[in-house]
Amino acid sequence: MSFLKDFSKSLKDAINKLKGSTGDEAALKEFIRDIQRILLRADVNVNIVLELSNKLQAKIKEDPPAGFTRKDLILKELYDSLIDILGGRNKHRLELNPSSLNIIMLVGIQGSGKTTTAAKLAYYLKKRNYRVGLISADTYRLGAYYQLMQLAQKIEVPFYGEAESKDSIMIAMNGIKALSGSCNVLIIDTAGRHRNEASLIEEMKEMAAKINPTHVILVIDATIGQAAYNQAKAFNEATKIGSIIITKLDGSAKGGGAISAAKATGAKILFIGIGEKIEEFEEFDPVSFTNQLLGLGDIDLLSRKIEEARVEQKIRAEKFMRGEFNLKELVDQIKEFRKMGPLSKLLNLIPGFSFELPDEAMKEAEKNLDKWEAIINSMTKKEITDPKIIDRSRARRIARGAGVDVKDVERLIDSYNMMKRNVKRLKRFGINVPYR
Ligand SMILES: Nc1nc2c(ncn2[C@@H]2O[C@H](COP(=O)(O)OP(=O)(O)OP(=O)(O)O)[C@@H](O)[C@H]2O)c(=O)[nH]1
Ligand SMILES: [Mg+2]
Repeated sequence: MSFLKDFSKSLKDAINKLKGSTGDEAALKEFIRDIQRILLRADVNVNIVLELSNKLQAKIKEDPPAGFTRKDLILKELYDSLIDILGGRNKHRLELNPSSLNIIMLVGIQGSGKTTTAAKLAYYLKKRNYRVGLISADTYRLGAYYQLMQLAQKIEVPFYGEAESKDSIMIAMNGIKALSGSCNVLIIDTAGRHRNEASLIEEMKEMAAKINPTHVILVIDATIGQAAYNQAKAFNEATKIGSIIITKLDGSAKGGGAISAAKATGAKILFIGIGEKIEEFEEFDPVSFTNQLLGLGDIDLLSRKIEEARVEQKIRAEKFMRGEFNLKELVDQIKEFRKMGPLSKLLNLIPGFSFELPDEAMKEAEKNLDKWEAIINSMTKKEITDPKIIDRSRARRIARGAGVDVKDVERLIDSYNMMKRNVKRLKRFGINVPYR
């Protein structure tokens, strides 16, 4: 059963039933009962549910303003109240300082999702231009070291761990020493052997005192539902930080309970895990979460996703304009430029410069894209990054592999060299990336 899907579907069903009804008192009361049932099933605390029902109930007696119905009033109340229950209108953010070292320590009871979340958070921050490193300080669970190491390799971030050591605090300190030169965010995965909060908090305090993290984040498994209240509360009382990530919201019928309970303690819910995959991880925003639940179309989330993609595109374009590209990246970049219109047009947008970029090369490149892809597919990785090593006999073999003429291979390499030279020359003219 999936909380997000089921919870959302039942809410939408109830809303549609209300919309299709006459909107008389009986229908409104039935709607309120439906909502109560749905929230209780999602393990939302009974007092919270009663409070919400009372607010909805009050709308039955209220006169709607001109042009609106009581159905509208009740729906709006449901929307506002749900946002409240799930965390209010303020979204909490993970505050990082890009110009100093941020040390994030993840804690949580056994199986709550710390290791997975460490990798998800690393990937999320990497996409936002942070230089992230992962440190495995879990010395209790067999395989914890390899689990995080493999995840780190997959998302291509530096990793530190000591497979043989049993001293988690020492590992964490060594890891910080080893990675702090090259990273500005270090995420420390800790052991979760404790089933109870008391001993977890003890160890967390001990480690925090020694390594002095800038952030301690509690990872809570949504399947514990309302019990999240006690966990979040104990944690909040023990530290001043009180940030939370709630995992497994996809797979738990009790997600509503976990979120509302954690919120009730005053803790900040920063992110939610919504699946096992690395990218199934989102900033938690009560408003957009409620929009998703009620199916109101989540423009906010969409625009953030677009923003994310833009950052990635900008980083690639910047590298390209510094002349840092291999053959494959050249072809990818040409495709991207093609989607946006000719590069020369973009350059013309820069005041004071009307510059015909390697136009010839660009036209040539556009014409040959398919051929070039085939050629690149028959090259080795090394040849793609450093085409200088391709001699005539290799060129012939590559051409045969790609089903093209050897001249095509040579032309590709010539174009590549020319693009690289020209882009670097542009740079010397003080022209920077055309997107800002
Ligand atoms: N469906 C789903 N599964 C998740 C999510 N986050 C973690 N998991 C799964 O939960 C299980 C436990 O995750 P781990 O990251 O190993 O948990 P942990 O807290 O590091 O566990 P210990 O190190 O044993 O304390 C794994 O099978 C994960 O794939 C999530 O958001 N959704
Ligand atoms: Mg773990």
